[in-house]
Amino acid sequence: KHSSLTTLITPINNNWRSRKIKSRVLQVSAFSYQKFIHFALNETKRQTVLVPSPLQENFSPMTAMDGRTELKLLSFQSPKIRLLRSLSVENEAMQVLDFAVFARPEFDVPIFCANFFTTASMNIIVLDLNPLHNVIVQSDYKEKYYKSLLPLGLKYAELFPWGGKLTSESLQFFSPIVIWTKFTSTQYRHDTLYSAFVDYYKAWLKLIEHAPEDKDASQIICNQEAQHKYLTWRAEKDPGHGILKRLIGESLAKDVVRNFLFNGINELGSKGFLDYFPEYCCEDGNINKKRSIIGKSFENRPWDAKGEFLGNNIKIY
Ligand code: BLA
Repeated sequence: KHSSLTTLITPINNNWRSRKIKSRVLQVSAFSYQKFIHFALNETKRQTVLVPSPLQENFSPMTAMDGRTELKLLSFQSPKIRLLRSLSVENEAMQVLDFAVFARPEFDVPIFCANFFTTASMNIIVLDLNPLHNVIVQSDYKEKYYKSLLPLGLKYAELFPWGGKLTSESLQFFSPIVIWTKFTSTQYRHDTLYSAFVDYYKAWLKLIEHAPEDKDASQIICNQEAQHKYLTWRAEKDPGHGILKRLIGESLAKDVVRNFLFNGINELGSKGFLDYFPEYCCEDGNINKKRSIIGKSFENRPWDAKGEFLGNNIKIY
């Protein structure tokens, strides 16, 4: 069903009628993120044993309330990976990939993060190895993981221009090699995005392959809390929640967000959103519904070629 573009283009059957049908399929639903997911799973399996996580059974493929949007949820674990999970949402008009990998707390490696939102008119793209610890404040952490990756980041920063202003608070979760971009679909751009995904994923796999296990209990707790803060941010403020709610209803969307996408939020820590982000506290004690308190900023890429943060006039940490 999810034939790749190449299989659709290859004239398997020269019968005119069949070609006509195939070309119509190509028009409406040629683009799919399934090949990204297949690549990542196969590449991970070359390095480690991926075990399907029990979560996967709770959230098997779903069809949205509209009857034509397919949601696919996959999740795995391995000796070093706490959670590798993927959500894809596809119909004729929209293709979404939310793919993330979280290491076990004994490893301080970054979080692999690919968030791609595609419609006929627009692509909204975030691809990054999100730092577990704040790289703006902790330069040793930045040196440790990103120094050697800067050439990779620079290559794709040239191919994918910065996407413009965004939620300022998000910057504390991004690395100097983040790809934040928007573009209208072309085959070239989708192919380039695929190579970026492949390169970033291979880079992430190398990091985890060589990461030494932290033995120090306080360091492990620190990693765990950092991951919990990240999960808490995204479970509350991720821009995709509205669409998920529309597709599968509020309560199932909440379940998917808290127990699947950002699984660990109930296990890795007991702090709540306002403990980590007190600036979001309203007078009545509730969480401010706005995504951003500071507002949107960073019209241009706030990292220079050496990976130095240039946005110091805005305090986000
Ligand atoms: C937009 N998604 C965005 C934006 C960012 C991200 C930065 C721009 C808007 C903004 O500044 O907030 C992504 N933000 C992130 C990520 C982190 C973060 C990855 O803080 C990590 C720390 N996106 C999805 C899914 C959907 C989706 C699953 O991942 C839909 C099901 C949609 N993202 C989506 C849409 C927009 C968007 C529709 C544009 C609309 C909007 O800004 O609200």
